Amino acid sequence: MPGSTPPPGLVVAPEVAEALATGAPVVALESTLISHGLPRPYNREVAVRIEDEVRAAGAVPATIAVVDGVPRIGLDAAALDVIATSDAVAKVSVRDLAIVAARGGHGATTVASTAHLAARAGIALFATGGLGGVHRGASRTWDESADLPVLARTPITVVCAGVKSILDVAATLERMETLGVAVVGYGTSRFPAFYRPDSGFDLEWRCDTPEEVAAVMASRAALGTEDTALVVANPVREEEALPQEMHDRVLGEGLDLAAKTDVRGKDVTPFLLAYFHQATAGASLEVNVDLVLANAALAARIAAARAAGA
Ligand code: PSU
Ligand code: MN
Repeated sequence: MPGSTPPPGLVVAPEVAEALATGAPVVALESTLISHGLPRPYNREVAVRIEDEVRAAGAVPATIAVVDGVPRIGLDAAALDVIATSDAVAKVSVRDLAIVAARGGHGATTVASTAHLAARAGIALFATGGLGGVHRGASRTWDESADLPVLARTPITVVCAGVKSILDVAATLERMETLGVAVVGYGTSRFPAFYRPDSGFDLEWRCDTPEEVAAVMASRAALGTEDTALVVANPVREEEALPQEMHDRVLGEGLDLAAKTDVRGKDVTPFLLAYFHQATAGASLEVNVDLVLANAALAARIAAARAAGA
């Protein structure tokens, strides 16, 4: 919001504060994908490439994380170093934020906590890889990402490549419907599945240009429905996606291994992503990076269209 001051407790990088004050386009970026989703030392380089992608598409990047107990909106090089390389960085969802802040700790923010902090700072657009959702076997384990209930109560537009195919996609779509989280396909009428462009499930709504998404955002504000997230599901390009056969095989192996090794709680998603990276000899890593870069660029183009009053 032009001219607004961020609430106390957050430190907003000067470049981001300036952009917010003047109504220039800003895109929030999460940090769990850097600390827990990508292998070191490559993760540090990718974090910078994501920010560069946002800039190239005409917006100011604001990577969000907690460093020395301070939630930061926009990271300098030293803060990015901590998030990308320190073993003391916790994966922080909304419920953990205040605890890590009070202890002066470091935290990488998930989709949930990034959305929360971005909205608090007055940022409307956020880009990530894939949302968390309902895990397979959730009727037994109760494992549903906190991303979903938080998106249900947070005024943000999130650009992502759908939800990770490691999840129960059908159940995740049902939960988004129940929670009132809006979903539009970007250039597609099928819900994407992170490593693959098509989860096999139809979407009711699609947008084909940044201007169309910006118009939906404006309409949400006019109708008072902007307090619940809008998900813009941007499929990975088929030529960049993981081949279907490789995807299905590695997913099956990874799920078996996760069940056997009794991984649980917030370790499940990082475990499965790491398994993919290792079992595909880096092919899934390349897909993951490609889709995050594409989402960052699209979020920036939507932010720019919105700032231009489209
Ligand atoms: N997208 C990626 N890599 C990731 C994530 C998203 O390309 O690591 C992270 C996000 O931070 C998301 C989290 O919030 O995975 C979901 O974790 P969980 O299932 O424990 O809620
Ligand atoms: Mn979980």
